[in-house]
Amino acid sequence: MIKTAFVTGATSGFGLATVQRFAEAGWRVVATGRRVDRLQALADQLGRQRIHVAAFDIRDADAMQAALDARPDGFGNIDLLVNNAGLAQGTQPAQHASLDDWRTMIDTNVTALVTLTRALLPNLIARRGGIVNVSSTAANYPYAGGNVYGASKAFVSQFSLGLRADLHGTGVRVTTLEPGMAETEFTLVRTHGDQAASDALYRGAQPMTAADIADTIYWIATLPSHLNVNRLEIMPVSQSFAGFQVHREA
Ligand code: NDP
Ligand code: 8X3
Repeated sequence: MIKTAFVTGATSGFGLATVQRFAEAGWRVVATGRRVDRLQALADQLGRQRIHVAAFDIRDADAMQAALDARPDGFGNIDLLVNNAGLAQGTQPAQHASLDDWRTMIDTNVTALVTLTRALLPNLIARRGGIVNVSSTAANYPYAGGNVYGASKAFVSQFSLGLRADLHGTGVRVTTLEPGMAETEFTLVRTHGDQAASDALYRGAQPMTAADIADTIYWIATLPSHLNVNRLEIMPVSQSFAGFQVHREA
């Protein structure tokens, strides 16, 4: 039986690589994001038997429901939900951060993720499917300027563990995937388009690639059905842990 994955944030980075990984492996994929041109290119590349694309802003609950309702035959039953769409906005300390940026992160990383999950849960239960929620190392290790981004990802991780508890006995698998540094459009988005800042962050670090994360998601989703990866934290070898900071009076 052909399985179907639902991947959010499919126009770039992890989501795009994940769609390609699952399609190559013979899955059908529902791919979402806002950038229509990129979704169309993906549909042209993979073929409409394999992929159904839906362009909407994931923060718009009505548009999300309309897109769910508009899925064609063959894309209605979901075996895997990859809640990947998300972003960081800004690196300012909390006292200088933009409240608009904070709301954008909460609306996207938290509210949209729970809304889509709630909508697809009955189907996932019926299919004994799986959920991979893309969290971050920022959920586990606070850093200056990470404030609401880290908090939103801590929500994703804790929500995932709570889902696991609620879905006990249903056969549905739930994983929180917590990547560290990976080169995608993430830093470009975070810096509101500063390509030089993005290049500088990744230069010489051999960060993870989107394909690394797609392979990891594929591995999680295709383990034998009696196995559940609860949480998986993954980093490039070049990245590890820093110490606490200490402020001293002059
Ligand atoms: P990218 O910026 O490359 O991709 C983000 C994706 O999310 C895009 O497809 C974008 O689509 C989609 N998206 C963002 N906002 C919305 C919205 N309002 N509506 C619909 N889709 C939206 O970044 P990554 O691939 O790196 O990020 C994917 C996930 O991984 C995010 O949740 C991020 O927080 C997380 N992550 C990233 C890490 C990294 O170092 N790169 C590390 C750990 C976690 P579009 O703009 O077309 O709408
Ligand atoms: C992205 C990783 O370290 O930039 O979630 O927060 S980090």
